[in-house]
Order: sequence, then structure tokens, then C-alpha cells
Amino acid sequence: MSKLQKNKNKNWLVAVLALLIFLALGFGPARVELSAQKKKTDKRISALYNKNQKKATPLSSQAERKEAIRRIKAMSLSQTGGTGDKYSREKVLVKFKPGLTTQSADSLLKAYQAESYHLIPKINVYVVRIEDGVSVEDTLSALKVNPDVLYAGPDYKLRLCATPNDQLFSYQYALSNPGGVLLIPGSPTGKPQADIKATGAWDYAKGDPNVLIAVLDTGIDYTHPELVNQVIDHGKDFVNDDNEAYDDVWHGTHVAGIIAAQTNNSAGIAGVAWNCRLLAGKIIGAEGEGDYSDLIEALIWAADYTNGAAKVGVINMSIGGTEPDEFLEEALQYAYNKGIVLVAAAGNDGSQGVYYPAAYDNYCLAVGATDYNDQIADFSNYGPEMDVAAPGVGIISTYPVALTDPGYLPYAFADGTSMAAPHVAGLAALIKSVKPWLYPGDIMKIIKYSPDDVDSTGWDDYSGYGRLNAKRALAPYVLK
Ligand SMILES: [Ca+2]
Ligand SMILES: [Ca+2]
Ligand SMILES: [Ca+2]
Ligand SMILES: [Ca+2]
Repeated sequence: MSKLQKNKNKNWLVAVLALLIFLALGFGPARVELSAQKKKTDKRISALYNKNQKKATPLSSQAERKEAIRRIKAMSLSQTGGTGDKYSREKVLVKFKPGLTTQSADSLLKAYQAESYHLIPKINVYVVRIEDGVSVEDTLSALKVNPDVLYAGPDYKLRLCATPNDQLFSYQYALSNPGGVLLIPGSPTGKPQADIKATGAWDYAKGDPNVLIAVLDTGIDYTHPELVNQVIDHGKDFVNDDNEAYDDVWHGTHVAGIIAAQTNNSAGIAGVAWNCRLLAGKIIGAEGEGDYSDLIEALIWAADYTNGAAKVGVINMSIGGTEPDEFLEEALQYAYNKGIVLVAAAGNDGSQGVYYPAAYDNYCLAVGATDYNDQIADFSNYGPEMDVAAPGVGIISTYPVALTDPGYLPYAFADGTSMAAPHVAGLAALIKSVKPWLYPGDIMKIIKYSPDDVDSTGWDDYSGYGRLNAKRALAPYVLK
């Protein structure tokens, strides 16, 4: 008997023993069936979202599928924040002509009913707070006719130039967390700035349309109003073997929206990588599971894909399986060597053991999930392969139009490391857009070494290097 044959027999014996123990422990027929399936040479992968603790139950019925996510109803959305005023109603800015003494300036300002004021040194501009009931306009017209005044003007409101105008942006604490009561299911209280600093990052990059993010998942609803202009074509369906990677679940559509929903279009949500485009590879079927072989094939396809000047820069895998596989590793290496950044979800069992492909340290970033308080989500898997964490609790994103009930908007909230990984993929695409010469290993390092430390001090098993900080990853490095 050859050594290989011996090992095979040994493996078989272990499998039978495991099955017997399984049965002895009283697992029902459904579990036996599942374990029998494992013996197939083609290993199974699944989508990594929170299935409401029913982890062994595939989401077979429409009702169960809806139960796993929470939806928002269409309603009037006036929560845009701020007063909408162009300038402050309480303050004006004044600069006097050179030569006017401080005492003269003081008495002059008091004459204009200034409640208080202070001087900005170097440029000699007074910030003047006016009394209640006195209008900014009246104060300014009076100041402007005073011969001692060089300039008087309103104190204009500062707005981040990169804050998008998307209707549902205020629901996206993951991108910009204001703290206080959040507009997500359960209305929890969030910690200010427990977010990925997306608005700060957008000052440096909004994405290049020729940088594609391949979403290897359940497909994408490419008819969705927020995605129709973001997908480069209808992708490839490795489950049904056709060129329509349409999403009949919801998972891939949700992931795609987080990465690159159409942004600053006054509608829907904002994506992390505004101007990058999406490519769908459908590897998970309607039942929420798929085969390693489809993932492997999709990795090679995505790595080789080109369309004009566009090619894949990042691959997002919000999917995974518990088994390592050398062919999978080889496919990851192939994509990595083509300059592609690979991002994968860590898994949702809340236990030790990072899923594959995330666990492949050499090629993949393993992503865990945090919440609105920068706490690690209880479902997030952990282990020595962890790299970073990103928000993955109460994440709003796009939902297939065909699956949306009348009266609801095609958006939904979902939980999972599946929702965390696409934030990282979006950042990788932004970095790739502004620094196309960087190797995947360089981009992985930038993403790993720029987060905000969360959980226990320093690198830890749960969050890796910490919660993603997109602004720090993109800001020019300043020598001190
Ligand atoms: Ca299809
Ligand atoms: Ca939008
Ligand atoms: Ca790793
Ligand atoms: Ca830490």
C-alpha cells in the first residue's frame, strides 16, 4: 500500500469516526446530509452574512431571506443635518485699516453691539459674535460704511467638499459617524468617528473608472438605479454558466453598493470608491452556497479581464469556506501576481478560525467586523491571520429591485463580515486609482498600517491592526 493510499484510508477512517461522533451527539438527519456533502471533492463556500444564528440552514425560502436582513421603508428624509445657511447667523468677520489702535478697535466693536470678539493673530481679523436680535446683514452694512473698516463680511459655513449629497448618506455611519442616536435599526447610540473616515479620504481620491472591483458573490442587480452606471457589463455567471451575473439572492448587490454605488447623485447611498466600476462574478447560487471550483475559475477570469483600458484592480470575496485548498491558493497567487489586491471576509461564526480565502496571509487581506462604537461584532471570526476590521453591523446598501416589496426603497440593512470586507475593497480601489504603480503587497501594507487601534492595544486576533482609516491611508505622508 502506498503512503498516499494509507493517508487516504486514514482520512476516510477519520471521516467515519467523525460521522459516528456526530450521530452519537444526536445531530439530526439534516446535519448528516450536510456532513455527507462535505465528502464531495469539490469543497463548499458560502456567503458570509449574518443568517440570524441559523448558520446550518440555507436560506431557501423568500421569507427566510427577508428575515435575515432588515429593510427600511420609503419615507420623507429631511435629516440632512445643518441649517442650510450659507453663513453663520451669530458671527461676522472684520478687519480694520492699518494704524487703528487696539483701544479704538475695542470701542468701535462695542458700538456695534458685539457680544464678544477675539482677534485672529497674524492676519488681524476680528471674529465678532453679535447680540441676539441683531441681524448679520444690518451689522455688516453698518460696518462697511465705517471709514476705519477695511473689510467686513459674513462667517461662511465650512462644508467638506467631499460630503456627498446622497439621500441616505445620513444612514451610513460606517462612512461618517456623527455619534448620538443613529439612523439604523434599533436606533443605537454611536460613538462619534467610529467610522472609516471616508469624507476625509474623498479629499484625496474618488476613484478611477478604469479600476474595476470584481465582486465574486451572488451576482449584482445591474438594473439597480445606483448600480446600472457602475457595472462595466453583466459579468459572468459561473453557477449557471452564462454571461448574466444577475443577483437572485441580494448579497452581492449589497456588497457592490458598499464598494461603488453611484455617489453624489442626490439619490440612494454613497459608495466608498465613487468613480470606480464593478464587475460581477456569480459563484454563489440562490441557496446561498457555492463550490470552490467556481471561485477558482472566477479568480482567473477576473485576473485576466480587460475591457478597453479598464482592468480589475481589486477582488472582493465576502464569501468563504472552512477548508484550505491548494488550487484556491494557486488561483489567488495568479491574481496577486497580476497586480490585484485581494480582500476577503473573515467569517461569521464568532469563533476562532479565519475562513478561506481570507486566511491566506500571503495573498489576502482578512477583514473582521466592527460596530458603530468601534466594538468587534460578536459574530466576527478571529485568529492570527486577521489584518483589519471595518464596520459590518447595521450597514445600509443596495437591494435587488425585483426582490423589493412595493412601498419600500431598494435598500436594506445587513450585518456580517461580508459587509465589512467591501469597505476595505473600496479603499484598496481608491489607493489603486491614485497610485497605480503600487504592487498589491504595498497596498496591503498601507491598509494594514493605517487603521485606528481598537479592541486590545496593538495588533490583536479580533481586529488585526484595527478599524480601517481610509483618510490616513490616502493622505500624503508628512515628515515631522
Ligand atoms: Ca445568469
Ligand atoms: Ca447614490
Ligand atoms: Ca492575513
Ligand atoms: Ca488592537
